[in-house]
Amino acid sequence: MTTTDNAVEQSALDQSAAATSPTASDSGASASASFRSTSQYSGAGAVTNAARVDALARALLGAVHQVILDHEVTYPEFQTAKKWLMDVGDGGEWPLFLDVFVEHAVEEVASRTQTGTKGTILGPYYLPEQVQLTSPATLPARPDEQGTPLLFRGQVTDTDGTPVPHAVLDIWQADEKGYYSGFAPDIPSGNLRGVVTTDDRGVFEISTIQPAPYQVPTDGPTGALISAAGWHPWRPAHLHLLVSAEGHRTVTTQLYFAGGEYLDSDVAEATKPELILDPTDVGDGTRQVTYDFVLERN
Ligand code: MBD
Ligand code: FE
Repeated sequence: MTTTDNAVEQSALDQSAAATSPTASDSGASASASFRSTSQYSGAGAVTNAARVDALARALLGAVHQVILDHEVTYPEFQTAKKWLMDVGDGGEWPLFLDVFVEHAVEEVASRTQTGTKGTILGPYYLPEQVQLTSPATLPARPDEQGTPLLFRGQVTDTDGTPVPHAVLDIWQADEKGYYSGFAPDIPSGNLRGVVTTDDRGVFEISTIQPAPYQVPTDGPTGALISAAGWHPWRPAHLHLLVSAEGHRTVTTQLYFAGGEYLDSDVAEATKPELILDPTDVGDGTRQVTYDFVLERN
């Protein structure tokens, strides 16, 4: 057997051993493929103004040069960084890395002109065109889906408090192990994802389960950086939402859980105090919470 055969064999072994535990290459590469096929910004590119490209590229490179000079970066460090950057691309982890470490700053800029419900980052695990449901709705789940049942209800209004009829909540979340369907093996596609239309008063009621915190895959280059720097790889448990309605500005947000781990140390720096749910136990093991969304009119 050649060395190449051994390598192929070993990789097959790695994959079967990891059958129920997602690997960085699973989630990273899936996030890359998803971004290429669904992002409205991929392809031709939205930035065509040479003056703007010049300003941004110049500032970014200038910042990099300044770090090198300030920290007296050595050749071994430069070559290590070069290899790491290549690994991030080869592993398909650029969407993961950029959404974890950079998107929050872009969102901060976007939120400067936003009133109504606070937004936060989209992240790498949104998938469009999920099952369409009408409130009261239950998100698709496996027959044996683990996790505390969660009843999530509320109303969508505009900034004047006027109900927004037939508003749409596109919701996606991790399961009780912190894994997302579409990005981890052995989870049916569409699991814990759904597009829920509210009633004619903007009222919604969604049955799901409480998600677990999310861990950035530790076996890829993003995880390698986190570990080499001595950081932790966790995001607090969260629900993702795109809340939209005809004639209104879409809110991209996430909701977190009071008392949950990593609320104050989100690796993606995407929590906001206004986005924390505090569900109450309703007795039968189900937890229930109300959260109202406010949309700006266009
Ligand atoms: C996530 O689940 C997430 O929400 C973000 C922002 C980054 C990585 C994984
Ligand atoms: Fe997430």
